[in-house]
Amino acid sequence: MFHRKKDEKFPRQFQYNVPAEIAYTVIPFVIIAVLFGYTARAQNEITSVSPATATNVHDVTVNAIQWSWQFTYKEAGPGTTVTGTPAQPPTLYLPQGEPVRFKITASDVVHGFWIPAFMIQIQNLPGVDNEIEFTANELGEYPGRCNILCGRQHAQMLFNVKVVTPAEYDRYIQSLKVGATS
Ligand SMILES: [Cu+2]
Repeated sequence: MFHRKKDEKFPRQFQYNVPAEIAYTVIPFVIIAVLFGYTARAQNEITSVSPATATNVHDVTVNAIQWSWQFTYKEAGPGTTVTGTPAQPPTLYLPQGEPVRFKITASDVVHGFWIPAFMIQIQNLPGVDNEIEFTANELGEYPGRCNILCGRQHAQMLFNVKVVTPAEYDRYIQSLKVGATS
């Protein structure tokens, strides 16, 4: 096959086609704006927490340490922090159907608070107070994990989540108060 030059005329030129350029600038912009809008809306919903004055919400602090978890239930008062170990993972109690606002902290390095069954995950950052709020709606026990590689025993940084009835939750809070260490 040979390609021979047939004449000196340029082929049809598409440069500076203003309507086409406007279209392929505006259409992707509109697509991205719409996707951004949906993302922002979903994200706001996921990250919103009740105002500090809200009284219908439970407060729990989840502090990560190498290599376990500390759960502090505000309602139980001082000296009631539950501290796990790699050999004895702690249990996080949640009241069914009632919102819980979590303060997420770390004592040493970055960890990740992760409850796969709830699709909840948020990083525990040293020196930063992260916040998340959610309501557990189904009774049961669920595994929790650290999902940021945080050192030698990262794989043992486990915890249990126990969703109980509000009455059982109150009993658990009372039992923490009774066992308060200070
Ligand atoms: Cu960790």
